[in-house]
Parts: sequence; C-alpha cells; structure tokens
Amino acid sequence: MTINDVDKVRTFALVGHGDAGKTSLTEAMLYDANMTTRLGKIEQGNTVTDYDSKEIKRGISINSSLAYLDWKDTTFNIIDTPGYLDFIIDTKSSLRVVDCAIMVVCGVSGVEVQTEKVWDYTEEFQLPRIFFINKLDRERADFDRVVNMIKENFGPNTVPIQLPIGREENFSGVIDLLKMKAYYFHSSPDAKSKVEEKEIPEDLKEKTAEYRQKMVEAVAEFNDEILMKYLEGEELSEEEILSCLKGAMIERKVFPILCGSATKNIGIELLLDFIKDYFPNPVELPDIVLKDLKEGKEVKLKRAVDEVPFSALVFKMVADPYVGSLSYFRVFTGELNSDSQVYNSSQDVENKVGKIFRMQGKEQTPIPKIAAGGIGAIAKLKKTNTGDTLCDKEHPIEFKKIEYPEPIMRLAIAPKSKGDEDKLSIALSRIMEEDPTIQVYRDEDTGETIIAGMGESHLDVVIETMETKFGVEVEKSTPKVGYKETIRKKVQAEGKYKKQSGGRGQYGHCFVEFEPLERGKGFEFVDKIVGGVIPKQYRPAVEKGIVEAMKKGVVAGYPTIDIRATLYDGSYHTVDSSEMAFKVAGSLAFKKGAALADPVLLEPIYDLEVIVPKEYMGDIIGDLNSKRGKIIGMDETRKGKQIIRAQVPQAEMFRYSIDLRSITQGRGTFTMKFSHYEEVPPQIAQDIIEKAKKESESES
Ligand SMILES: Nc1nc2c(ncn2[C@@H]2O[C@H](COP(=O)(O)OP(=O)(O)OP(=O)(O)O)[C@@H](O)[C@H]2O)c(=O)[nH]1
Ligand SMILES: [Mg+2]
Repeated sequence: MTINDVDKVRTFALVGHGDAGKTSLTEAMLYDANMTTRLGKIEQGNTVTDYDSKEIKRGISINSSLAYLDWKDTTFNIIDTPGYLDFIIDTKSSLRVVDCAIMVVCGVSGVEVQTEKVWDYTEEFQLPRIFFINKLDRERADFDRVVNMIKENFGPNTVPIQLPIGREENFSGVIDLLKMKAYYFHSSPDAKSKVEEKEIPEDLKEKTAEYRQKMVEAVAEFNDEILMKYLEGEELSEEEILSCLKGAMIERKVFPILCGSATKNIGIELLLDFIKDYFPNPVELPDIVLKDLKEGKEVKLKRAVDEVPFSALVFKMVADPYVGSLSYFRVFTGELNSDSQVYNSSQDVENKVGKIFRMQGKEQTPIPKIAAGGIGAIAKLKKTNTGDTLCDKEHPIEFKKIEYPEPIMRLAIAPKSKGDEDKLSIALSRIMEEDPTIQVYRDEDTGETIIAGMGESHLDVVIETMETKFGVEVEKSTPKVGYKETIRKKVQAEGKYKKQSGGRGQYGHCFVEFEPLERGKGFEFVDKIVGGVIPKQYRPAVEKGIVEAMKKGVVAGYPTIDIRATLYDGSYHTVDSSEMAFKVAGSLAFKKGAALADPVLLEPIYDLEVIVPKEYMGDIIGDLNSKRGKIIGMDETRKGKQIIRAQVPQAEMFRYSIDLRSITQGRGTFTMKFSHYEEVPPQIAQDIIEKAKKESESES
C-alpha cells in the first residue's frame, strides 16, 4: 500500500444527475482494479457502494459511500455520491473534501438538472473536473449531441479527449485523442482487459483529426510557448500536450470529456489511466485555507503529510444503533494514527481515537494511519457532527462550515405506540447528528412534533431509518395548520359566577369590554376599575380567566389573538369572593363577549420566494393563484432566472416542494417564512369549523 506517498494519491468523487451511472462506474473501476471478483449490478442489489437496504430497495444511491483501489502504483480514494435531488446535500459535503470530480453524464439524456447543480458545487469548491459520458451502449445514446449539451451549459473549455467507436449496441471501443490510438474492449463486461490497441479505423479518421485539432487548440491556449509552436504550424509532441493538459486542469481552464459504458465495462481502464496520469495529487493543488483559532486569522496549508498542524474534516456521519456512529473524514494536512488523541475544534471536545478504518462500501478494514489526501472512518467519536474539524489540541484550527439549505418539506410525526416517545427522540437526535439537512422541532401552536427535510423521499428514508435501525414505528401526517381566532367588533360583556350551596359560597362578577387590536398586537388587559368595586387583589384573576379562555376560542377552539380586554365594572362579596371565582367570571365574560363580537378564524400567511427559469413563470403564477397566493413582486437574478415573491396561506403549502418540482422538473427552488395572520375566507372557514366541531364531538 502506498498511502503515505501523497503524490501517489488521487482523491475524487463521482457526481451527476440521478441514474447517470455513478455507482455502476465505481463498481466497474473496482472490478477492473481487482478489488472485487465480480461486477456487481444495481438490478441485483450487489454493488459495493449501494449496500444499504434502502438503496437496494429503491435502486438509487441515498448516501455518499467510500471506496478505494490501487491502480498501477497509485491509490484512488473514491466517493460515490447520490444524484437524486433529496440527497444532494451529501454530494455537496463530499465535494468539499475531494481534490477532483468526475461529472458522470448519461449518453442518452445528457445534461440534466442535477448535472447543473453539482457543477455549481464543483465551481464553489474550485475543483478540477472531467466529464464521463456513460451508457453509450444504450439505444439512442448520442455522443455528439451530449458533447454539444455540455458545451452549451458549461462553456467551450469542455473538450473531448476521447471518441466512441460504434454506437448503441455496437459501441465497442474508444479512440484516445492524446495517444491517437483506438482501444477495443471485450464484448463480455466481466472480461478484465481491454482487448486490443489498434490503429484508428478508416471511417473515423476524419472525425478524429477534427476533434484532435479542437483538443490541441483548447489545451495549447494555456501555455504561451506551446501556443506559439502550434500557431506556427508545428506538430506538438504527446509530452507537450500532457504537461499542458494537467496544468490547465488544475487551473480549471480545461475540462476533458471522456466516454464509455459502466455496465459493459467499456473505456473504464482508460478512465483509470487518465485519473492516474492527469488528476492532480493533493500536493499539486492550491493550499487549503483554514482559520487558526489561536491567532484568530486565516492560514494557508499544503495538503501534505509533513505539514503541521494536522487537519481533517468530518464530511459524513453514519448512524448505527449498535456500534455507535461512524465518522467519515478526510485528512488535509499531516496524518492521523490509530490509538491516538484528536481534538474536535468545532465542538471543543477531545476524543480518543481507537481504530481507524478504510471503507470499501460497508466493509471496514482497520489500518494504522491515514495521511494527508486520505479518507477514512472512526467509530464513536463523541459529540461529533457532520462538518466538524478534527485537529491537534496544541494547534487548534477550523475549516469553514459548509452551508446547508433550509429544509423544504415538513411532516408531523408521532410514535405509533404510546410509550415509544423516548425511543423516538433518541432516534431523532441521532439522525440529526448524521444529517444536517434534517430539522426537528415542536410546533407550539399545534403541539405536534415536526420533522423537516429536503423532500418527500428524504423524509420517507428518514422514517424508514427510524423503523429499521432504531425500532420505532412512526405515524406521519400532514402538519396541522396553526389557526387562530380574533374578534371584529367592540362589545361589552358581563361575567358572573355565583354559587351558594351550604358552607362558603363563590362570588365573582365583572364587566369587560372587548375590542379588536391590530394584527400582531397580541393581547392587552386594561384595568379601569374606579374605586373598589372589585378589590385590587382580584383584578389580575379576571385577566387570568380571560387569558385561559382565549386559549380555546369560540369559533373553532383555536387560540384567540389581537384583542384588548378592559375591565371597567363589577362587584364582590366580602365572604364569598375569591381569586378562583373572579377567574371563572373573567372566563365567562370572554366567552360571552367573543361570541357577540363577530369572531373570525385567522390563518398563518407565509412570505414565499420562488426562483425558476423564466419559461416556468406563467405556470408558477397560475399555480400560486390556485393556492390563494398573492403575487407581491417579481425580479431577476444575476443568472437570468426569475424571482417570484408572493404571500400564501400555510394551509396550501405543505406539498409545495412536490408541486414545484413537478412544474419545473426540479429546476425551481423556494424559501418560505412566516409573515402574519389573515382572516380565512368564509367558505373555507366553514369547512374548518365543521371539522373542528366533529373532532371535539368525537373527543367528548
Ligand atoms: N446500458 C447501460 N446501463 C447503465 C450503464 N451504467 C449504469 N446503467 C444502469 O443505469 C441505472 C442507474 O445506474 P446507477 O449506477 O445506479 O446510477 P447512479 O448515477 O449511481 O444513480 P444515483 O446514485 O441514484 O444517482 C442502473 O439500472 C444501471 O444498471 C451503462 O453504461 N449502460
Ligand atoms: Mg448511485
């Protein structure tokens, strides 16, 4: 194993739209590098990196998984990431810790929504990257069309350095435009070696020459000396192109396009060679920037073993109810030894490190240390979350936090069997440690436990995890709307509580004026008692009684807000009056008064901001109108997308993430936050009132 020689390490992630073939491509690389003895298939649920039962059941990747291989003296650390929108945040975290990325693109559908999204992430983290056009064996696969799509979306610096030979089921090999050779692959994917290196076939010579020229031009442009030579008409040597290409990749000025088929195992060995020859090793990349916590300023560090201080970033946590959670980390500088100490500077906690593992999918292999460039896992790190920095206590430093988007979909959850509340809350806190895009909170208005995540599938998976890993059966439902009530008229009401039965009686008596307040003003109590018609010590009891009664309003039992209650008259009894009696009187006055004061139902209104490509604007506005939304304004983003601002009732928005996704094919995003309460339109209010009545009847 050569893991100590940083120049022999390539650490990269496979990213792209769902279904492009990232997991299959990882599988093919592992197989060709003799790390496995059979080529696993998604359909058979036996790939190395989609090992989780939830992934096998759905046939998609849900989690980032780790793999490694040795290829001609070089060690590859691979992260296979999910492409599906709900799980894309795992992909973002993974891109944060790699040195390069392979953008896997389907040879039939080409550039898709998540291809654009992961491109943005790779830009954000300034990663050198290549494209791999996969599935060229499929019907209607079209290399040239997909290349054009890539160029249109990601610019002219995306350059094919390979061409396919044959198409669809006759796809049989790849022309290498650097070496100017043709490689034919065995027709059985399980055969390991490429069959033959040959001269370029006659019918492809012209096309090859044309693409080669484009490639040389694109590459030479980044080296003046070589550009001159090229412009003067001299042939460039292979070495010259090689040296130029690697430099241009590191500076992110050229993004090579390769091609093949993962499941047919075509082009995979060439890809492995390319990674070895052209992907930069960690030391060749720009220094990383960290915050020195002692000095309170930024420091730049080389991604090297002999660099101090030691630094590593936890980019994923995998919860396990039995062995405790596993923390996946990447070492950026220095090295981490097993049986040592490590300091989590993000949480200010020291941890003992026991065994360190290398992960091949779910298989853990203990290894003595992980050096700069490497990726590994540690079990049972205390108080450690995704995104935390591991370092030396003596040299505390910290990586910048990864920014996670706000969750967009909410569900109310409860344990199916009473008594499982504790189990549920343990499961939830473990899941939140693992997944920073999950939020859990109690809705004070409705009393429900709300779980919020990145979409329907995301929440489904989380609930399944609670059941399978933590053994809590969970009931899920659409959250209740936090309706309120208020009044619209000023009224006066009398509350009288009088009881004389044997011994000591009860006597409380008040007159209260109720009037509506402006939205958002809450509750005001005014004491206008003149003299001692109600003694001072009983007046707060009247207020308490009103406040208590307001919790269950007269319209449909929702809390009443935005009213002023003015206590202006009443009477008392020297023996029978008590705080209790005045509380009851206050509550009676409210119930009577509110019923007369033209009470109404209020609903929460949210500020909504939707960002979509222009072509969807009409549909978005139409949909918002049907949801009783009011368009407030429109704007354009710097990237030419449309921003639509609206106010919408919460009641209509619980499934908006699903609706928006289907209207825009996943190209739209939105954020929402509470704004204010508004009256519910009468017809809708009628339904809510009837429902509330039925519920309270069935309860009593
Ligand atoms: N014909 C053909 N099918 C392929 C190829 N690569 C992958 N597939 C199939 O495409 C489907 C998706 O493959 P995956 O490897 O799961 O794709 P992925 O990019 O990992 O998908 P996510 O992880 O869910 O984003 C599976 O049915 C694969 O068998 C290929 O080169 N040719
Ligand atoms: Mg996958």
